[in-house]
Amino acid sequence: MTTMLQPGQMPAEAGGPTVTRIGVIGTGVMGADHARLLTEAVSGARVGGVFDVDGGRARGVAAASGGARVFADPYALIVDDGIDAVLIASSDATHEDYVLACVAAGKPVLCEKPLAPTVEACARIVEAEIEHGSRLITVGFMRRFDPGYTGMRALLTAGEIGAPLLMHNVHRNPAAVPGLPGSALITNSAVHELDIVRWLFGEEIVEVAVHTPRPSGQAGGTQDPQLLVLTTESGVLADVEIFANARYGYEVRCELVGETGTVTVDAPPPTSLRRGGLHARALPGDWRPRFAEAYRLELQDWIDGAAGGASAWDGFAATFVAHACVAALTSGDRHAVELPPVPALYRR
Ligand code: ISE
Repeated sequence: MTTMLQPGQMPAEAGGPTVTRIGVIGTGVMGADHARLLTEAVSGARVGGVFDVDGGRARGVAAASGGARVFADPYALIVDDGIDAVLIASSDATHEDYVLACVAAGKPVLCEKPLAPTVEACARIVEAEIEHGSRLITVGFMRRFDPGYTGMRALLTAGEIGAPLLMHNVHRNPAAVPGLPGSALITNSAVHELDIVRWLFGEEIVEVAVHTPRPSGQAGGTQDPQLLVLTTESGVLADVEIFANARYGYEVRCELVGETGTVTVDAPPPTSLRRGGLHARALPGDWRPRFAEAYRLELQDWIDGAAGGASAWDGFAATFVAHACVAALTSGDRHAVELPPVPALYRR
């Protein structure tokens, strides 16, 4: 396909109702979940094809998606006339090649976070999209669609808590792979907060520091937990506790402190149990149930061409700040973050 597609112009199956045929690359945990949502919970789209390095896994997801085609070659899927847009949920190291192939084919692409593992790879993707001349790439920072975060931003924007001063973030996973490098907690997990801080305040992070307590004995040698301190352009301080081996469950919450009030994002399940002197609520095991509605809304926004998602530039910026945090983790010093100017294609 050579059409120049703009956000708002998702291609659709010819002749019938407006149905966009999505090719899913990578059908592991996230790819399978996206395929399920596209099949069951999103209107105007269907899974048209799948690819995975594990053919059996791809066939399973294809069958569960109403008999989508199984491709043996991801690049054949990208250029196929029966595929209108591509969702990339394969391993991080493969993102760059697949996203570049989508841009070369002129097809809209939703790429799971991170856009790519290195700043240089993200820059190459941004350059390719600028060269193409219009926006095709969306990055899967789904928290931008979470009702808790959108509610927080609406209250902040409406002036309900006055000027923002501080933001406290908690991001805990029950368990991580033993021996994971400490940097992965930043590039894989805290990268969500790096994006949400830029999105919430509409300004850049200009300085970062990373503080570390003694590592948890449960963390298998990883520097875990970590405390990131981010300073924004206007002088808001955002701290992020990132704890990958918290053991008790998955939890993401935060509080924004303004001059005249605060806003809290929490996701308590509606059902709770009081028994034996305890008041208990179940916690999710991972991010999929916690952000189920955010993932659904993110996909619907993408299919509708509403362009509410993170751009390739946002993906570049998040990786850029993440790498400044990794440098700060290594050095123990504060690090200035000097992002290049926003290219015209991404200015609002
Ligand atoms: C995981 O890779 C994700 O992307 C999740 O959204 C995040 O909450 C989790 O901490 C990461 O490990």
